[in-house]
Amino acid sequence: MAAKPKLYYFKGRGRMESIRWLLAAAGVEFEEEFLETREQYEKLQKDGRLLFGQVPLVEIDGMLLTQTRAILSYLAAKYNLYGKDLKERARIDMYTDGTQDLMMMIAGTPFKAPKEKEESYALIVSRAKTRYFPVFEKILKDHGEAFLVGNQLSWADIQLLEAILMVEELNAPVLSDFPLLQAFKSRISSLPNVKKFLQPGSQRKPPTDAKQIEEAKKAFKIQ
Ligand code: GSN
Repeated sequence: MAAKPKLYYFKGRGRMESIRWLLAAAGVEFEEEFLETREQYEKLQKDGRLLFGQVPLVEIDGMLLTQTRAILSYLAAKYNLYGKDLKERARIDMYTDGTQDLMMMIAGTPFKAPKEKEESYALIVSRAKTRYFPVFEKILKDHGEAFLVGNQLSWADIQLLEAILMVEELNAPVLSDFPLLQAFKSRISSLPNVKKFLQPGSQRKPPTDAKQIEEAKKAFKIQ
């Protein structure tokens, strides 16, 4: 049996969380090595394991994959979550780039100064309500299907659920004006692999806390 994929990252969500989500939704077990010190990160670099000197790093199928998007699209293709043709892939790419933009705004905010943090969270909730969620509500309304693309589960659905849950942590009633997204959220959350990932004790990471910020700053020499 092939070895489990191994993920190298700090012990927080950051750019790795969508990779954890995709593997979990595909029902793939994975191992994690958490970078808690600068030395661990420098060792990966010194051993030539980081293509551009950056993590996320995922060891899978005899490869050392870096660049979040490359990793996610490899996993989506490998686990049949990337549509049935090029046009479906293009839509999945657009939708996942959109939700990734939204989630990156959230991931970057804990690193900001307190006053900027508040403004940033308000902007994120507003962007979710006015730019991103209306698009997905309309997509579901227009085709009347259970999933975003091709009437079957894809990376786009998994990443949209991840984004919805992240924005709900900032503003619990954020979906109140989006009935189809509310139904979508329950539907995708009830899929057995997703349900398992949402339960306590899974490899899903909690919102970034002060300790993780310190570790990430030390490991990556962020001022
Ligand atoms: O998407 C990607 O994987 C890359 N385009 C960016 C990866 C990246 O910025 N990684 C950071 C840590 S995760 N935080 O966002 C990183 O490795 N920074 C150290 C450095 O020297 O750039």
